[in-house]
Amino acid sequence: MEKCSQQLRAAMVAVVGRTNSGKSTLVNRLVGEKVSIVSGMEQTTRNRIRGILTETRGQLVFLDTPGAHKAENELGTLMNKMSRTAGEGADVLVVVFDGSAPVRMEDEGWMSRALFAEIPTFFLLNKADAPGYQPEAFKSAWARLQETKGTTRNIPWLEISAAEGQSCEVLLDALFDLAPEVPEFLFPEEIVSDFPRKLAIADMLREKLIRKLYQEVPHELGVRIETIEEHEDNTWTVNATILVNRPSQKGMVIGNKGRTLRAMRRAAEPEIAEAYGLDGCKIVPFVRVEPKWFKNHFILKELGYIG
Ligand SMILES: Nc1nc2c(ncn2[C@@H]2O[C@H](COP(=O)(O)OP(=O)(O)OP(=O)(O)O)[C@@H](O)[C@H]2O)c(=O)[nH]1
Ligand SMILES: [Mg+2]
Repeated sequence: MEKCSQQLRAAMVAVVGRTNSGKSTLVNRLVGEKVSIVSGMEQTTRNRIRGILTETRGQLVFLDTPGAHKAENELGTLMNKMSRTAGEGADVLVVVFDGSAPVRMEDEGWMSRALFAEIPTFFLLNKADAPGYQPEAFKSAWARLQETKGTTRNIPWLEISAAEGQSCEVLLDALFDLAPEVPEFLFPEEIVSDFPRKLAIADMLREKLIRKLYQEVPHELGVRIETIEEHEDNTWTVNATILVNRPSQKGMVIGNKGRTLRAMRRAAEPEIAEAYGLDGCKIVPFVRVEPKWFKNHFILKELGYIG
């Protein structure tokens, strides 16, 4: 990218909020590429994922985080910790609310944290395109909280649609305006994410399975990429282990005559090929029952949820 004579600016932007509010959709929209998986299921994102936007005016590094939720196991606790501490080291905090749903306890939790955040903060009321959009309920909750705490912190609200792009340019301009001047880019100009390849591919497979399975299984589903075989004809073979908690879930993941796994492969293989500039990709999945894997620190580490 050609740099212009104006001074470069760069900022680390932590994107936080409750689960399902649209944080990953927003980061993908702002970066202009899919760096983080998205689904209608709560607790989709399990890692911190950096999405990097490079423009002539500078670089914004967005930190997508797991959404705050009521943790039910070690994995959930780790995810909440990733969410809570995301602002540390960031230049700007962006709190995303789902404006099409009622105000939840986790939303109020983020408002409380924002009261004392020491960095510039934005409140985004997302899903402006959705029916039942009710930004006033959030603004009232914020006003009530300020009254109770006796504070008067002025945080700008932006009504946006991450899905359709409404007001996303306005947000980018505001973020660049706040970004400190830097002598050079923080990350190489050509990368959109520094999330490790194996973890990114594991997430792509998990996203396809979540979308097929919806209900109970997805939360107890883990994907580990064992090996990536890079062939001379610019194709890859990806060996993946899909972890489930109970024997009954194994059949659900495989599906009738292997249908669910086949659908996962059909959706993920072209996406991986496109993301990595390949002429083809073959996924070889193996489903394994690993009781309570989400409490096992060794596995949590392998899946990138610790460390
Ligand atoms: N209508 C509408 N839907 C949206 C918008 N942004 C996100 N969604 C939907 O909301 C759901 C959750 O989106 P995600 O981006 O996965 O939410 P998240 O905050 O990253 O969720 P977690 O990773 O679970 O914390 C998905 O079904 C998205 O398609 C929006 O602007 N409008
Ligand atoms: Mg997410």
